[in-house]
Amino acid sequence: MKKNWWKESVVYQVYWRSFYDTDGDGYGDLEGVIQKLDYIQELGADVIWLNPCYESPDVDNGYDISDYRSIMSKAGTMETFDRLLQEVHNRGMKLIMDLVVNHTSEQHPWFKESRSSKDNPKRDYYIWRKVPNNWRSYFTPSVWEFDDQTEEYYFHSFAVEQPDLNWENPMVRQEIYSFMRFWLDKGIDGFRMDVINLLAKQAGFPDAENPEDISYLGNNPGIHEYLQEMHREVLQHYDIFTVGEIPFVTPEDGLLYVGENRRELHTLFHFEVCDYMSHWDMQRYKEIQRRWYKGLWGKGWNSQFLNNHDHTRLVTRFGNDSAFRVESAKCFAVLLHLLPGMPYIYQGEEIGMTGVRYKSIHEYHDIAMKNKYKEEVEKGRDRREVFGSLVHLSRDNSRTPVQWDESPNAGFTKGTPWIKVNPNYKEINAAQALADPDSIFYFYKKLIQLRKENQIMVYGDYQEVLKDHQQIYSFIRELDHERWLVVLNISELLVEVNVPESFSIARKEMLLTNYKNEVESKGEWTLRPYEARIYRLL
Ligand code: TEU
Repeated sequence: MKKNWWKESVVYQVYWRSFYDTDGDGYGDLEGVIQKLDYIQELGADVIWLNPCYESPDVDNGYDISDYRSIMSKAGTMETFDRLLQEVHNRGMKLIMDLVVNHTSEQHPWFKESRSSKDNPKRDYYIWRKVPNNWRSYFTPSVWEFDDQTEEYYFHSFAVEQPDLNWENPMVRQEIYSFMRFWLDKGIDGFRMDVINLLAKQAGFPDAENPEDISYLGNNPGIHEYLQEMHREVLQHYDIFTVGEIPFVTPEDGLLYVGENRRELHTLFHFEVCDYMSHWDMQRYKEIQRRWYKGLWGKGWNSQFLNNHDHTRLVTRFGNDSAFRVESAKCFAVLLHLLPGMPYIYQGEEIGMTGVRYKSIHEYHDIAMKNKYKEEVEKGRDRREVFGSLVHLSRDNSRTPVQWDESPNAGFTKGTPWIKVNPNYKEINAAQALADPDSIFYFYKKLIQLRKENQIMVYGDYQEVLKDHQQIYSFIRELDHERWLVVLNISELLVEVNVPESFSIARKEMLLTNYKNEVESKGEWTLRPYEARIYRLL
């Protein structure tokens, strides 16, 4: 297995607008990230993934970019960004930026020109048609929006305010490569590539048999040619790391994006769990991990995450955010950091932050949720029922401000936060975690340290144990004859399980656990709710 710095890294995702506000405007900012770098370094993360901070009207929280070469004033200035990058590098860490090039903001000068007339030189920077087809977008009932100025429809995979770029146009591709070089020449260490598999569209835009299954938006012919051109023109010239956000893929498709011989991307986020598993389903999760290990291992690199700025807090969605919040947070941390692939920590995950349950749609900000609410209510559905169906998976669940301490607004801002702070901040905050040696924070820190000291966590082969068990997830990692055994009780139950013969007699060294004094009678493990154990087999 080829060894690389990025394969051995742990990524910490900073959604800066909810991270730390230093100017009191109620939004986090890049200065705030600078002031908290020591906290991230204390955790031990190697790479910071910074969500978009380019100039934007902020319809989709920065994923609608109006100027790729400037910093949104809410976030700070280019001088602030340069200082942030320098401070990250001074600490021996790396910084990757979000590459959002499937679409721009409707306020981007390119789109303003494109929509101004049919013969404008930039008309073909975007996708225009006289007649729409029946596709729906992620955020609206149709991907087509009629534009009065030229009486044609333009294509948008997301919000109306996010027109898709026409990647068939070589001038568009060169514009993007040029702005990528602008940031790479500043010294950033790579990109997280937003829905990068959507760049190519189905030729002719044929009607879909089932418009609700929007997978027609991704993985279309031409996508690999675009990414291989991007690799030739830009990526291969820098020692960087690239991770693609790639919905709708199987392991076989995924390998086409991240295969080490493909010269496209280094790794990917697939969404078989986060887009389709609303609650914990052990057998389904094991099967997904099995298929992706078989599909990628030895050929391409996987990524492991269970929450981000689009997906609600993992302890709420998959664990237990009440009686077993600490135990389940630590249990899932072991899962994500001991499975094959690169682990991502989403800000606040390291202190076990939970999802929220606001009372009214007016307390939510996410355009995806508000559009869906409007669409469903306009169909005549009961408002309360629609609202109730959306809160569990609302993206705002993971966008509430990081809870730094128990002071007003959890120490996030001296102003009015752009989104309400989770009311549980007095019990759950970083100050409390840093003062408690048994906190989730220090458990993550130990896991990251364990990875730095033991390459088996990165390059070790994976083999399941107790495959069919409903509550226990157990597996072996093996490298150069060293073997680790991971045993997780992903349930609220007390579980007794016969220890497989080969492990009950084997001498074992406990490397890390989230409970004190393990219980093992001869040949039987008794695992408490969300108990996690990592053994080195001797
Ligand atoms: O997300 C794509 C997207 O729509 C995800 O929310 C999706 O549900 C899944 O997680 C991927 O299939 C990216 C950004 O992460 C998101 O914040 C933006 O709103 C969106 O693209 C548009 O740029």
